[in-house]
Amino acid sequence: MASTTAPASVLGLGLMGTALASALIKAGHPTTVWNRTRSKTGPLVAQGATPADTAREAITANELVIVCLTTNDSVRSLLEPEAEALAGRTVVNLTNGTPGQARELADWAAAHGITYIDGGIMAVPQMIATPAAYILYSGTDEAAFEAHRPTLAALADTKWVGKDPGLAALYDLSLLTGMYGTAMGVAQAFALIGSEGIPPLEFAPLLTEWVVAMAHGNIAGAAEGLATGQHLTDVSNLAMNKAAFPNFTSAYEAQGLRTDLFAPLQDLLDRAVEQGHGEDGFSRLTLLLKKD
Ligand code: FVH
Repeated sequence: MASTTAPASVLGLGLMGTALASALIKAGHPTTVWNRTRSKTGPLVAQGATPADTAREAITANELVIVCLTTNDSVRSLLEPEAEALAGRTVVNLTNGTPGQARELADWAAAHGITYIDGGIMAVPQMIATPAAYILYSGTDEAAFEAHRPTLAALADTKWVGKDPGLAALYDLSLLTGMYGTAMGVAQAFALIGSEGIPPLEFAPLLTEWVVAMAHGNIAGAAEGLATGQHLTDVSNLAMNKAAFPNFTSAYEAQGLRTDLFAPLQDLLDRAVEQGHGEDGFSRLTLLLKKD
């Protein structure tokens, strides 16, 4: 098991990579940092990090190599030429990506004797090293994850989700899907209320209270319906929502707003009712999102 102040290297010092490296330094882990644009190492060096001139220098400095770049394409282009240097080390990739990309990177790593752990950060940079943050991890070598868990715990709470390397990305994208759905609803709600000049700060408390209250019931109801296969509801059925939904899209039109974000929901509701699911609740919609 890694000591509580085991060293680590961080490749990629954007907003998130900088927050991660800073958290390691503050927790007492000797930290080597590298970034394509070298000037970004400055603030971390001031905190005590060791700068590396090249990615290879950072990789060979430590057994644990944490990577946080923009995309997994950039991760591949950075790591592939360094396969030899990475052999025998552990890569923890905290770059946002798809389950398929994580599995491909894991296969590539395994073929080169590299331990690969994929991660999904459930936090913005300012939340790193606070109790509100957690990071999802998955990979074939759970023992390697457990060995590095004390170091990774300096970044955020650690949640291991399984030995399939794609699982962390799957959980990450699923959770972010919920967030983006809410963001779309919030954007449209402010556009609609704002179309009559209602101040956003006046509307915000109402919107927060409503969205939070509805989220609890919607998530619990959808999970229950999907788990039991019982989609019938006496709360808010799809036929009623289908009938009400034109009010939303025509109000958006009348108030000079675009309907692009929400028009697809009308299609989904129409399809549900056409297929005989009018008495069901929203849990039914999940099933209609599967391609035939
Ligand atoms: N910031 C956030 O709120 C979210 C929270 C959840 C997780 N995401 C994901 O984290 C990854 C990094 O995000 P970031 O916020 O640090 O992004 P940037 O500040 O834009 O920094 C990007 C770094 O990636 C380096 N980079 C890009 N391409 C390459 C490449 N081909 N080779 C080497 N490095 C590359 C870039 O270097 P430079 O432009 O400074 O030279 C930055 O260090 C991301 O997956 C989020 O989705 C963040």
